[in-house]
Amino acid sequence: MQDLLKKFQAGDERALARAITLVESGNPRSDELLAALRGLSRSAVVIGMTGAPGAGKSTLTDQLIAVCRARNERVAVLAIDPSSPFSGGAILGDRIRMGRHYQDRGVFVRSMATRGALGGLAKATVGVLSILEAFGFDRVILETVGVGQSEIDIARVADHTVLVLTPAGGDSVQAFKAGIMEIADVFAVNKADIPGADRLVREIQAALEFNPHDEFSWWAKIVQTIASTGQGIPELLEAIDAHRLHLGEAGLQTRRLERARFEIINAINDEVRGIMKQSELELLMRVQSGESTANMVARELIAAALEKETSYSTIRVHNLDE
Ligand SMILES: Nc1nc2c(ncn2[C@@H]2O[C@H](COP(=O)(O)OP(=O)(O)OP(=O)(O)O)[C@@H](O)[C@H]2O)c(=O)[nH]1
Ligand SMILES: [Mg+2]
Repeated sequence: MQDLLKKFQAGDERALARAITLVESGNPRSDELLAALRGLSRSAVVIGMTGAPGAGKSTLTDQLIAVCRARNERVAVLAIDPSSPFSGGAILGDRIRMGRHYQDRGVFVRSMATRGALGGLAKATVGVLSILEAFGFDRVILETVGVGQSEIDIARVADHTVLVLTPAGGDSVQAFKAGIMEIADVFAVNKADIPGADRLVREIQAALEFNPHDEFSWWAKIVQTIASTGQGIPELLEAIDAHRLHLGEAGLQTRRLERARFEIINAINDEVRGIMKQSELELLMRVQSGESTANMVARELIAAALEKETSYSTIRVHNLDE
């Protein structure tokens, strides 16, 4: 572990890849690693990029990378695929779409399948994100297809959320899922080469009027882009940077606390589910038949988790002292 840390801090990309694999695998030592990395710089700008399948998120990301690289910023991309573990289609496509940056050492692209994480982010996503931050990237782009819970989740994890919409297929704001308008700090109306982009912009503007706001509120910026040609990309980055200015240190801190909340709740959820699996049917039957209430079972599960956790943290603290 010490060897890995040393290489990681020296900027060794293989150490970065190993650290990510360790966290992805859920290895208990990954906690140790994450704790050790906690002290390293955390100045990355985390951009969440979400939207319907095929909206152009990967193409936009590829163009954003190019603009950031021209500014000499180092960029990491974490592409999260919440679809079935067998598809791999989006991931393969991303290799092709972001392939031109393959040789560039200032760019790191990694894909993660979420393998049934309830349509939300993969368990390890935030862990991997902290690793990328600790490695010293200036920007981290989290790309996720907007299905299920993943868009809402991405907004909890990112500093800036870009919602990618398109006029293709006659998308109309009325058809959007509840809560989706609120998550966007910036709207990218992509495929602006297709008729209907202006109408979509007007619809978004009208819908935004309904969001609760006061004089301090951020008015989500709407940027028209053509990802396939790169048109509007500098403006998109400008909008993201304007949002950062608006947030300021205090606003950014609030976002990061929100991320920590998301992490904690996810960790509890995973821990308790793991224990629940061991006697799931019995527990379900007890609640269903009225023998126990859900609250009683919940407390039992938490008590069991605590028992397991105590012995585990003793080991962990011991390891760190070595
Ligand atoms: N006409 C037009 N096509 C675009 C534009 N941006 C992207 N596309 C095309 O749209 C298709 C989907 O683009 P992607 O970047 O893969 O979209 P995505 O949102 O990453 O897709 P998933 O990851 O599968 O959800 C590709 O064929 C792109 O070439 C655009 O501005 N205009
Ligand atoms: Mg994609």
